[in-house]
Amino acid sequence: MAEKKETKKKTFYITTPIYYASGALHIGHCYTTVACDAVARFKRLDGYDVFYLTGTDEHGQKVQQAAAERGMTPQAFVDGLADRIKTLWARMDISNDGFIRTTDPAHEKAIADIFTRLYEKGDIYKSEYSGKYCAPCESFWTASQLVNGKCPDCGREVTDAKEECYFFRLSKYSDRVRKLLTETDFLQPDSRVKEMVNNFIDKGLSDLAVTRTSFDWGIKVPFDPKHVIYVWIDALPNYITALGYGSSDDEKFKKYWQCDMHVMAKEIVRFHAIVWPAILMALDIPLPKRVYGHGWITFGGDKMSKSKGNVVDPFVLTDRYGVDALRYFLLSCMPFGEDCSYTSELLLSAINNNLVNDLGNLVRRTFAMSKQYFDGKVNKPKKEDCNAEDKKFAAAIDGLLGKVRADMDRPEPNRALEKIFAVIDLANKYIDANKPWELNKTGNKARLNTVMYHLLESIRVCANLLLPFITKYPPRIFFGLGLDVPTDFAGAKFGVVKSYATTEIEPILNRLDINKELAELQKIAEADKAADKKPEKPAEKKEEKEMNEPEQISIDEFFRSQLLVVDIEDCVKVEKANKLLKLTVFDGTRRRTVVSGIAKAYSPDELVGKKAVLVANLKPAKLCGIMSEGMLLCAVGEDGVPRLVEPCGNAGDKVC
Ligand code: ME8
Repeated sequence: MAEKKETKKKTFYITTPIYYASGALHIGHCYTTVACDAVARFKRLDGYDVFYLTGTDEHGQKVQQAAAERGMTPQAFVDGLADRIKTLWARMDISNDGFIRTTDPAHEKAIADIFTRLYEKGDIYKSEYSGKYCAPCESFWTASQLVNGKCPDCGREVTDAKEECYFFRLSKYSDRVRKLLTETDFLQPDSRVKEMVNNFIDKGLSDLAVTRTSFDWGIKVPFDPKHVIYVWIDALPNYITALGYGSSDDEKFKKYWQCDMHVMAKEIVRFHAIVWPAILMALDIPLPKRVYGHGWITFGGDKMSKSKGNVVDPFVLTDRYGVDALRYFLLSCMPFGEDCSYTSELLLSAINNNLVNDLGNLVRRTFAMSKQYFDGKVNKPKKEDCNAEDKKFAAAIDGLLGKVRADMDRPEPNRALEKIFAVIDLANKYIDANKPWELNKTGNKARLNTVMYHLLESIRVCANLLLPFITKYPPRIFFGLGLDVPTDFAGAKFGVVKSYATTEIEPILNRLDINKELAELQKIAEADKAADKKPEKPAEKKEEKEMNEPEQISIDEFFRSQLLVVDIEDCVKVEKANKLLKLTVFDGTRRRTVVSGIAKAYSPDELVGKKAVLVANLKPAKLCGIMSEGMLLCAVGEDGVPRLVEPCGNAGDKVC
């Protein structure tokens, strides 16, 4: 018997920046993470062995300050944020293979070792720094780098600062970095190369201060522990420590390094395209293949950012419109490389025009006609039954994978989506041109079958190619087509399916009333702002309120709560909290952890196997160090003890 030859897949390693664990993330962070996710998913389907890394940057002055403001230890503070960030990525269907935290012990050890190695090699040395310091950016600047006397990155005030610190000999690598940027396509898009060369390299690269003594939340210099390793030399090597570099288990490093693509927004391109290659050169490690600096999502003309407080909350948008809507919007409306100004109108019209009208209508109309005319059974026609127009349409479907692949290689997900939606548009026009309802009326069943087959094939190939971009609807389309969800692009061409047996499916979304939605989003934004600012009400006011009739709410307000039947699969006590239980519940699609104050009424064993009602779209919150992803509805009896409201139905059923 011939031995089956194992072909080794080509690897592909892609990273996002590690985000500061200093506050909640917004749709700007989602942009990078979703774009990388689309590339990672595309490459997996295209036959690559992918490693997709994201994570959190947890050390530094900003984090220490933010924790102190909340009266928390930095570790407890970053633990909470890292959990919240992981919950956000689970919500956005991010398919990351690794999640690195700079407080991971293995990372901390590797950074201390890297620092020592660079010091012993002479690439790190001790001296004194005096310069201009921007506290929010944690960056030192020379006077010539300032813009109008202010921080060139964020435009805020800088202060004079002087301290003993260690320096990385960045200047030594200036020529090699210049060559890398100007003679290869390492940095993309090209416009970023000019920025780097003109603004930094031509002005002369100074050695970089890499330790601080003014705070202590960070990795200590092993041989001089009053110094803390400063953010960038701690943060940038996450891309290798996450693969096990510097540990005894470095199989992943051997397998996935060199990195294929580091993706970030333009404000930190300098660190990735100049400092990071220089660190790798000093460590004699091969350089990443590509650094991609995309633009910013702006809001009201300004960069959307935590520190400016002009952020849009991805939990709010996905609660209202679903994950597919936000993923589609981010990937389609933002020209990769350029800035994009966010408005709710833009989001809502992308949903209505592209998802509901173009894609949703094509699928709905085609499945309905397939059912009505053929009871869902449509067969592949003979070649000779296809006319010139059919062949043109089939060729457009056939050529789609190649075009999308080229766009994703750059990567330009917005262009890739444009190409897929151009075929969706062709398909809608093909319906209008061929008028299946008239073919049915005149009894031309053979032609009607040919038309329906072309439409189903276009839907199948588009759904296959949409899998990396939107995660919920394409699998549903495959269910409607009566097919398994593909795990590759082998079938992403015309004419693969011999016969279809289709079923109608739920729509992607219902058409939105834009004015009503704008008003709702405005209300939510105002309520969030008020909640942020509102001082605690005095106790007597609260009592007064409680004695009054409950405030009335509209039916729309009530329907903002998503109530689901869940199965309780596991339950344990929460240590040191005599009222709390930690439950694992299944909500029909996934398992969630919920912390509930019902320990007075139940022992953990009693609850396993019961059903409960979950408030599924409640913002996740941390209780006793555990992230709770929802709340279970209870009735509180006269004894003040909460007991579960026990519903009938199955996990995932809506309660209303
Ligand atoms: O800079 N538009 O973390 P960070 C587009 N810890 N992308 C945006 C954005 C916006 N308005 N706002 C944020 C750090 N991003 C460091 C990185 S890496 C070794 C260390 C995205 O939390 C974008 O990718 O400030 C940007 O570069 C990153 O979040 C900054 O995240």
